[in-house]
Parts: sequence; structure tokens; C-alpha cells
Amino acid sequence: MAKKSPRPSKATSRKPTRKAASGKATPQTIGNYLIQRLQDYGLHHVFGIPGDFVLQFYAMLDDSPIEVVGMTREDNAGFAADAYARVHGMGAVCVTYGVGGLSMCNSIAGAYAEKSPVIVISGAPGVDERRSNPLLHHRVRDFNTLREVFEKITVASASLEDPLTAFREIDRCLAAAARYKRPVYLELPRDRVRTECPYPYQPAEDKQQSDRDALRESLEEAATLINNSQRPVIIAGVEMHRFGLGGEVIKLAEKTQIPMCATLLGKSVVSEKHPLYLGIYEGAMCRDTIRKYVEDSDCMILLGTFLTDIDLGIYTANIDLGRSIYITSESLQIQHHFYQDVLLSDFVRGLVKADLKPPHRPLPPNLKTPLPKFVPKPDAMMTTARLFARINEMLDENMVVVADVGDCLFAAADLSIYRHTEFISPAYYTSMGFAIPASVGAQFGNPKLRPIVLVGDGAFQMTCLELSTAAAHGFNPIVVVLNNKGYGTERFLHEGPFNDIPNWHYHRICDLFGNGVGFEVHTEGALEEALQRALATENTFSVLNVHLRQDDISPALDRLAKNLSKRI
Ligand SMILES: Cc1ncc(C[n+]2csc(CCOP(=O)(O)OP(=O)(O)O)c2C)c(N)n1
Ligand SMILES: [Mg+2]
Repeated sequence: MAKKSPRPSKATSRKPTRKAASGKATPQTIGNYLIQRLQDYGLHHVFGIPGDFVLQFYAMLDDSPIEVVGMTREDNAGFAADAYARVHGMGAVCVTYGVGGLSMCNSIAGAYAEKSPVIVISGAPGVDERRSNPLLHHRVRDFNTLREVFEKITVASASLEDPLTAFREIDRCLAAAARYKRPVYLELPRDRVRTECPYPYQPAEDKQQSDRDALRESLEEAATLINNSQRPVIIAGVEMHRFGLGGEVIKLAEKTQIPMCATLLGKSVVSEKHPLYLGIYEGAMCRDTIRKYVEDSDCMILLGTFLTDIDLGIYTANIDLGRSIYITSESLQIQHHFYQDVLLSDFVRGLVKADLKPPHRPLPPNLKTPLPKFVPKPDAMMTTARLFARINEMLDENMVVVADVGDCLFAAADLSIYRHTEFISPAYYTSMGFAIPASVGAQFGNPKLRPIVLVGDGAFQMTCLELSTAAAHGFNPIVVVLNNKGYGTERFLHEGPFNDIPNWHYHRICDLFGNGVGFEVHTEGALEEALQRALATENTFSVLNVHLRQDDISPALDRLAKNLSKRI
């Protein structure tokens, strides 16, 4: 199989900055200030596709230490930047006006919904070109349309038209992304890229503080509730990861010996191998022992958890907020009291330091019984349950699991993830097509992690071409396609011909790229061989086309089905 040598990455072979190369200070222009600030926030990569309205800025990026990663589509660039942000702290995309930005709305909406700080930079027609209101290509309605669209799906936005305000606007938007962990939108007219600041500008500092009295009082109430409870439990959500508080959750659990679980969106926020870790709590979708243990609690400590329908097992979960401590970056509720101006990090750190002495609550028996060793039955036809049992055994701490939407996501809930940041999925916004481009972003975000991509055949058809980018950079994701010949989860809700899709030779995508290794898997024996070979193939991607029966479902989906049928 033809193999392309990976392109050298700028992150590893940094070019000198223009300042260092020329020996004199670079003038502070809007374009280079933006690039400097992206670096201040730790960004080494920007994903996107160029166009004439953004070419000047692309040239400037190319001249900087930041590496521009070309993708096959803008929405994929959005998914990649989202995953990069989840792994690395913040991500960025840079696209051309209209056609580029509008293609990306879905992935940026997902980043908004799931709290992932992505900086969207769009080129735009020059301010001077707009004077006679010309019908320039890529224009939709007027020159504000694109920014107005993005206003709805970002936490802050600005058009960098005026050099008097542009520098402050860059700082405001980047600070908002860092603070709220949501995307922001910056539109850069092409004739402003090299516009200089009319005055010497210093970045403004964004200092956030809790209201001290509200913080003290809320911590007192929380401590009293925990100390008076008999059966407390911690439910850790996605924000513990986004705000870098996973370690604090573990400290809290270890200090108080309160057992902890995570939500599906927050999966892997704490190590799933920790002795106090129960598993994923998601109503009827999770194992019965976990469900009973959590729902029997008289004090749930919900940390950075969003109570979404998926995380609540399609609302089969039973959480009584009147007996809970429920904090996110947006609100704090303890029993029926709401507190304002209490920062998530201050509260969680305060809880770790508080005088907490809850009674000891033993973990449910048999929770940690190790699964029996997976022994392949060479001629047995593949099932989802057996596929995931095998994958679970293969996971190690150098891998990141990236799950798409569909049964692969439900099935993935039962996988054991080692550290935090090692499970990435769009578990709330649930946009199909996320996983493959996200795996590219994740590997740029942390090249030490090898992605295990779990994706349905339907979702694979949406964004599989992005494997070409993985190949171009010498990345080595192992892509497992759950080929159940159509939209399985939709079949499960409502069968119809609209759930059928063409059955591609997924493993032969490697022929198209002249790169990668493909495997067709019908049996457990074939799976074993394919996984061994994929693991040994370290310099390119692998695709496993795993044939499953059309009506085969994961144990998690089966649990949900049984529970829902009991209620109907
Ligand atoms: C972009 C997008 N379009 C449509 C849907 C609706 N949808 C949810 S699951 C699903 C089927 C997924 O099929 P596949 O990827 O093959 O996974 P499976 O359900 O078969 O496990 C569809 C169409 C969606 N979530 N996202
Ligand atoms: Mg399918």
C-alpha cells in the first residue's frame, strides 16, 4: 500500500516569529495581534479552508508559528477545532466569507451546546469595497448577515472593521471563549488585516471573582447537607473537564470517600479505573446496580452536569434537585435555594477544603468484578456487544476514544476509560459525522493519543473523506465502522425505507486515498486479526468494516428499550 510521508508539523518545528527573523518589532496590526493572542491562549493550530476574502490573513498565519491545517470541508474543520479545544483547551477555525462560515454553522452550534471554546475567524469583504453596496460573491443579504447568524450560536462576536475598537474586541471575544467555554466569532474584513493600531494597545485583563458572602453561605449550606446525609453520591459532568476540575472531583471523592459517577457527556472526566468510580449514570440506559445506587441517594452532588435528555437516559433518570447540590458555570442550586455570582471553580475548590464528614457509604457489591477475559470464538458472527467487549480490553492510556452518534455512542458508555480527556463525543448535540474530523483535531491537540474512532455506517458516509487529512499528517486512527446497513437507532424508533442506506465497501476507502489499511470483518476471528494488524500499523489509519445484523443493538440500547417498553 502506498504510504505518504507525514508533513512536517510546525508545532514540532517552529519557525521563528517575524519579529525574531527581522530583528525589529512587527507593527501591531489587527491580523498579527489576533495571531499573537491566539498563541497567548496556547493555540498551535488553526483548521480551515482558504478563500479570497481571507487569503491575506492566511498568508499572515503561514508566516507565524501557528500551523494552518487544511480540511476537506468547513463543517469538518469546525468538528476538528471543537475536538482540539476539548483536548487542548481552546481551538480555532479560519474560513472564507459566507460559503465557509455558513457551512460551519452546525459544528459550531454543537460546540456551543456542549461548551467547547472554538474561535471562529471569518474573512470578509473589505470595508472600503462595501461603499457602493456591490453584489460581491458569497454575499447573502447584506454585509451583516453572516455575523448576525453567528451571533446566535456563539457567546460573543465582533466585526473587526474599526482599528479604534478592533484590538479590544479581539480581547473581549477571546476572554469570553475562555470564560464561558463556548465559541466566539470574529469577522476580519480583508482590507483590515494589515491595519495598524492608532495607539499603543495593551491587552486587557479579564478577572472574575465570586461574591464572597454568596460563596461562603453556599459552601456552608452544602457542607451541612452533605454531613447530614446518609447516602451521598457525586455525579461529575462535562464542565469538570472543560474547567480543568477533574482533579478536584477526585480530591473531593478521596477526602470524603463519597463514591462518584459521571454522565455520558462527561464520560472520562475522572479516571474510570478509580476505586471510588461507579460508572456512567444515565437513567434506564445504565446498569441497574448503578441506577439504584444513585437514585437511592439522599444527597446528589452534581458538579458541572447538564441535565440533557441523553444524559438522563431519555428522561428515565430520577434526580431530585430538592435533595441535591447542583452547580454549573451558569447556576448554583442547593436544595431549593439559588445562589448568584458563585464561580464553579471557587465552589468546587471550596467544597474540597470544607469540613466534610459524611457517613461511609460502601460501593454496591460486584460492581468491580473484572469482566472475564475476552476469548474470541473464531467463527461466531460479530455482534455489537462482543465488539465492544473486545474494544474494552484493547484500550490503554495512550488512546482517545472518539464516538459518533448512533448505537456506537450508547455502546461506548460501557467502555472503561483510563484518564480524563480520553473520551470525546457529541453526546448532547448529537450531530452525526463528528467523529472522523474530531479525531484529526484530537490528534493535533495531543499527538501522543491514538484515536479509536467508533462510527456507524451512516455517520461514516457523512465525513469519511476527512481520513485523507489524517493520512496527510501521518496520523493513525483506528476507525471501527459499525456496519448495520443503515440508520439503526432510527430503525429502533420507527422502521421505514428511509433508514436504508447503500452498503459501501467501507474498508476500501484506502484505495481511494492510496493510503491506510482496510479490513472487512464478519466474524470474531476476523476482528481479532484486524485489530492486531491495525494496532501494529502505526504510521497510517486503519478502517475496520464490521458487519453487524441489521437488528443487532448494544446492551445499553437494549436496556433502554426494555425499560421504555415497561412504561408503555
Ligand atoms: C447530522 C445529523 N443528521 C441526522 C441525524 C438523525 N440521526 C440520529 S441517529 C441516526 C442514524 C445513525 O446511523 P448510523 O451512523 O449508521 O448509526 P446507527 O444508528 O446505525 O448505529 C440519524 C440519521 C443526526 N443525529 N445528525
Ligand atoms: Mg448504521
